[in-house]
Amino acid sequence: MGWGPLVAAILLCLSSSTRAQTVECTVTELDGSTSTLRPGPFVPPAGAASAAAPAPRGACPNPLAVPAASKAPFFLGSATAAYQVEGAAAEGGRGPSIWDTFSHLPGKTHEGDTGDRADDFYHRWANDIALMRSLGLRNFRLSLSWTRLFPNGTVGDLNPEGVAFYDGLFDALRAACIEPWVTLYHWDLPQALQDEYGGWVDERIVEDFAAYAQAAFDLFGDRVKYWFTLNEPETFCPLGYETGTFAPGRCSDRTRCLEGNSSTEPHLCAYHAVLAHAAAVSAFRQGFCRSCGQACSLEACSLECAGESVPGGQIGMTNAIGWAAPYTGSAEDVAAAERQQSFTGAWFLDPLYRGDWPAERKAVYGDLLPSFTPEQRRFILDNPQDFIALQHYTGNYVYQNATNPPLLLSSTTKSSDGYQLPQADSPWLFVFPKALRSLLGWLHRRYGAPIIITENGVSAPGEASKPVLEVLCDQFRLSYFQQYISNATAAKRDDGVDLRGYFAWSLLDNFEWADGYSKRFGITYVDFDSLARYYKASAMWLSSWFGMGAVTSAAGA
Ligand code: GBH
Repeated sequence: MGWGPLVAAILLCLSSSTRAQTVECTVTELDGSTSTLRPGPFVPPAGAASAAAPAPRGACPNPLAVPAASKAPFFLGSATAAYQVEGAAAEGGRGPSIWDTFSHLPGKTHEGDTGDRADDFYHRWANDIALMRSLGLRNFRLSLSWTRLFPNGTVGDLNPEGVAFYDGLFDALRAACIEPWVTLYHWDLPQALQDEYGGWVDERIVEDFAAYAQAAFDLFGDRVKYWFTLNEPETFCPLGYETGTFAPGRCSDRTRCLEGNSSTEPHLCAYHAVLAHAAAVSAFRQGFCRSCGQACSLEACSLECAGESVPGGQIGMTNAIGWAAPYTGSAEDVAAAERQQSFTGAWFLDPLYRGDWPAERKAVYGDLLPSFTPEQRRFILDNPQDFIALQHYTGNYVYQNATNPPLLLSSTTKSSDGYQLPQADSPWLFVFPKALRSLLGWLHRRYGAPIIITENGVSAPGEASKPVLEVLCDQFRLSYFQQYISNATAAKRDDGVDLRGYFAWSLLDNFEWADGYSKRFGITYVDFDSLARYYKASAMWLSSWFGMGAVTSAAGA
């Protein structure tokens, strides 16, 4: 509707005044060598916002190939999620999700922040694709807003405007040779399904989610090959239904939550999440090869079906998994750390790969844990995912503590040598790079599956309160990436871990859930007033480290 040229014209005007605003950063590598980066505002090249014709399939370089100049043995991507970036909450026929409701309740988010506008990605995606192109990014993880497609959650009432939005986005990504990696559910449950039956605590969610997933495969499966079912049930179940600190905000404490039961609901949520995931995987496998009735698996799924080439695809759940390092080398501490690691890190992967909850959870929760029937177990194992999608940010040290039930352990962020793990801007996030290497080895030994790191990143201290030009030299985040990527590289090269790729969280500063706009995880800075985007040094560093020949000075962008 004419906004493209308008945006281009405004940005052109801005560009002369903003070019002076680049800052010079001396960046230090892990080996002590230094280089200079000049981050500053992102100014899209003329015409970037106009639609290009989609590249024919096969015309783009393989997005999974590691560029020859890359210092990492796996591909790079960057990630976002719908409610955190899209905005346009009441536009285009979108229905309300539980995060719209929750963020509008007093006291639930930092200063009452909501995703109403967020990064306005809904209107600015052409600009953001140009931004990704300038960084040489070939892989972009994003999520679909369920209620943009189905305002009431059920697949009967498809919203054509929502379909048109994602159609335009996927076509433009294809034209830019950027591979979309699509999360079906990044926490924005249709409010209608919450109202109707309580969302994840009810078994009806399994069928509704599978139907939505099937519809998404049918709508976008010709352009989207890589899918994620649920983002981090180990986050949305306990925070949504036990502590009540995330949507839908249910818990037993009546001073904070109007409704809920913290001892039963998180387990029901987890149980239905596993079943919903498996049902979506089943739909996915049948879907791609339905026309010729062939079973579909992983790479083997690029089939000729009835003379037509059917796109292959891969699918998995994403899991947030930290690392519990033993505080000392004592047998007690080693065992305590392993208990903690299995309790948290195997919560969903054990059901997916072994058909049951980890023993540590069963021991603690007993009958409160819904058990899988033999049929359910078979169904889950018959519909395996293609990779572990790991989202990793932090870790701590764990030691045996016989007086601290239920796991008889405690944790600390200070090592037994007295080293305090540096704290990020988020109170839960401590920088512990070696933890990633240990965790990758643990996952590899326990499950033997390919791994993609689908989120890793950090909020840099002070970034949310300083003026933009003072935060663009984000050496804190850059060091975090250097150290974490170096540990991931070591895990792949030296420990035999089958690590395929790495997505930095996040492409853009965005709505950080209950923390609102007070925490910034972006590799690019977003001015939440003007919505202008700026490179941070970390974005430039990532892009050059991964050999994508990218921009090192915003002035030349
Ligand atoms: C990811 O979860 C999310 O997928 C992503 O949307 C988000 O932006 C990103 O993290 C950064 O936070 O406040 O003490 O209750 C990572 C796992 C689990 C980490 C919940 C933060 C809240 C801790 N997250 N946790 S607390």
